[in-house]
Amino acid sequence: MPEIRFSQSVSARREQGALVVTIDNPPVNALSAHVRSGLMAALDHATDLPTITGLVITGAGSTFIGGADIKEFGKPPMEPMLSEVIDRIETFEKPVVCSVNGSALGGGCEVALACHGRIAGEKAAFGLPEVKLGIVPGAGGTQRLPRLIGTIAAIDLIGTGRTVNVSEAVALGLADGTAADPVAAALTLLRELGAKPLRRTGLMAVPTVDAAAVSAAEAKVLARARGQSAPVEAVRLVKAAGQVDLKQGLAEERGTFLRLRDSVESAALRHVFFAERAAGKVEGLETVSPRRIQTIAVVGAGLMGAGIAVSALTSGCRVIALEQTKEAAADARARIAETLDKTVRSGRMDADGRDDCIARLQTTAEAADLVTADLVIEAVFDDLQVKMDLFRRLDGILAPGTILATNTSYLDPDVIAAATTDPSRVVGLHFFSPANVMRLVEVVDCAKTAPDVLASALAFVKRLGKLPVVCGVTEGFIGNRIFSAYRREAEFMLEDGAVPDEIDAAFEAYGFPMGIFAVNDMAGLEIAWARRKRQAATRDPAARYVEIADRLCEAGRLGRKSGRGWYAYPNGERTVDPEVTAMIKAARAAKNITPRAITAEEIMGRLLKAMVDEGTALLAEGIAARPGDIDLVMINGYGFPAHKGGPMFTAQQGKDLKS
Ligand code: T1G
Repeated sequence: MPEIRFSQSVSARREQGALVVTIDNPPVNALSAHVRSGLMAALDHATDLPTITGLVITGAGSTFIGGADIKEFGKPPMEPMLSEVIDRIETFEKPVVCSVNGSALGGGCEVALACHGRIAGEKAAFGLPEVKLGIVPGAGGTQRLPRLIGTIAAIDLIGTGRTVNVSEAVALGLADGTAADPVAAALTLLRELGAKPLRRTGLMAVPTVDAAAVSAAEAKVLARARGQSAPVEAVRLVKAAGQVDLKQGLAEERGTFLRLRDSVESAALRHVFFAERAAGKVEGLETVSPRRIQTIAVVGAGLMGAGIAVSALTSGCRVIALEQTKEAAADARARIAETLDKTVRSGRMDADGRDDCIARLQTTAEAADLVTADLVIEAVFDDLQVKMDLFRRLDGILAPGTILATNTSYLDPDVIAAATTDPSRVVGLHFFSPANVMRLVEVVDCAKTAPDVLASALAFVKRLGKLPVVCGVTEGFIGNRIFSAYRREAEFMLEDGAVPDEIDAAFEAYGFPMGIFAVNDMAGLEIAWARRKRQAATRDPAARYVEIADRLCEAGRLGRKSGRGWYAYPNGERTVDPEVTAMIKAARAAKNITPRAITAEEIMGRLLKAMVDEGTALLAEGIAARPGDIDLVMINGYGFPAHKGGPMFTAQQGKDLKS
């Protein structure tokens, strides 16, 4: 059958009397203007030709439709609007079935919802991720999804923006069936539908539901919203679907969508979306092929090493974990197995998946066993001599092509690399703890790292499903350098008149899950204390130095592990401790500082300024490549609220407002 072309991205062929329409708009078949006009033209064609029995809509490549074209946001709207296309599909006189070959997201899911039948291919996924972009679905998703799968499930899906796989989609009634050849199955369904009145989603009644269950589903979503508007609005709209007619519901949805689309929250989340796609792209590396990494070794399988091992195992790698003794190796195996078991208990993996991971795990006390590794990551005690000795030893054992990565947080990886005969194979991989959960990895491009080693490290981190951010060598890399800067500012404010609880409350009101002093208590105060003692001799005596943390440590207040730190924890609950307040007062008195009240606004303003100043310095020094990279580090490593876009985005917004 000859191909019929409706626009640059939409074409069709006749099959079994139907028109099989394919959207081909790489990379993700976003609903650009020519896709919308192409779909309209295909529908016109099917109306004009009485012999056409109906339409099957599918996508070329691995995506069905990735949603509205986010790059069109902020540009003048172009006809036809997506909601018109969708309305036309739903009310079409002939059956329209979609063959969902890959992800149907946002507007793509809304197209699917309006079809009269939905067949999912094996790689299909459905989701309305709009809240992750600070908006609500804008083409009927909030009104049609509850009609199809009920209010509770719709609140969950739209309120969290999560994606469901094929089996869940079928169980929910979102997909009518699944097939290895979804186009063939869609053509079969089309024939069956032709004999009956068409099921038009928008005309269905929302199934009645218990009000208490709705409130519970709503509460769950709102608990995660942390000050974001989009999830709140999304839930309101889903609930409205059960109370008003389709037309009114759609109008309400449209108004909300337009309002949120123009909000700072949405601009911030779009910035994060594009920053994530840009991260890990390094100029000049596009043409460099990464080395093959199938077997990785982790040296030191403590909390960090075990987390890295679990992450690599669940991504399909073979893992060798090296410990110093047989007993320690056995403990490491137990620790890794326990973490995998936890994943099974949480429902994120099944027992077969765990067994498969364990089968790919080798634990050993023999360094010689690492010869088969393509990449070795050290996660031993953060001591320069220990790491240099280890790298020297590994350098003598490993094959020349093996990549050596250090997970150091504060040491100089160039010095560690210098312990090897070939520093070009050394790279930094700074994971965040717990490494099997945290997405961020700072990939440290050391002075002598070879381009293909850097490319391999980036590919490996992406394979783990994590977010790589490239940075140059500096003490603490991007994240901990910024952390030190705002920690310093927070401690200045203690001397100036604030107490830890006020500073933490300002952080939390801004959207951080936890304030900095609570974070310090959780992480433990001793590592920073040891660093301060190391640096004492070289510290500029004229620079302002706050001694309160030292006094805390000297008093044995090392954080939660020791039962108390910046706070007391009676019954595990974080509580202001008058003893700490007295220590702060004494420190102020010792420096003759008269304390003054500091507002939450000033606190957050000073903290943000500290972050931005340090971020600006990192960019000027060439340690970070893009402001967006700094924002991603702060969001994914330190709890900066994503819907605020990160410190650099916030600063840019402030500048834009002034100009
Ligand atoms: N619009 C424009 N560009 C997009 C895009 C989109 N919707 N989605 C992805 N891209 C670009 C991305 O920037 C990157 O570009 C390339 O495609 C590959 O992306 C009316 C209002 C589909 C699961 O939120 O989740 O519909 O870096 O690396 O890992 O209600 O992309 O190559 O230049 O992520 O294979 C809702 C977002 C929109 C989906 C594919 N849709 N996308 O993952 O590739 S709002 C979304 C994704 C909406 C309606 C509303 C993923 C993906 P570059 P990638 P991937």
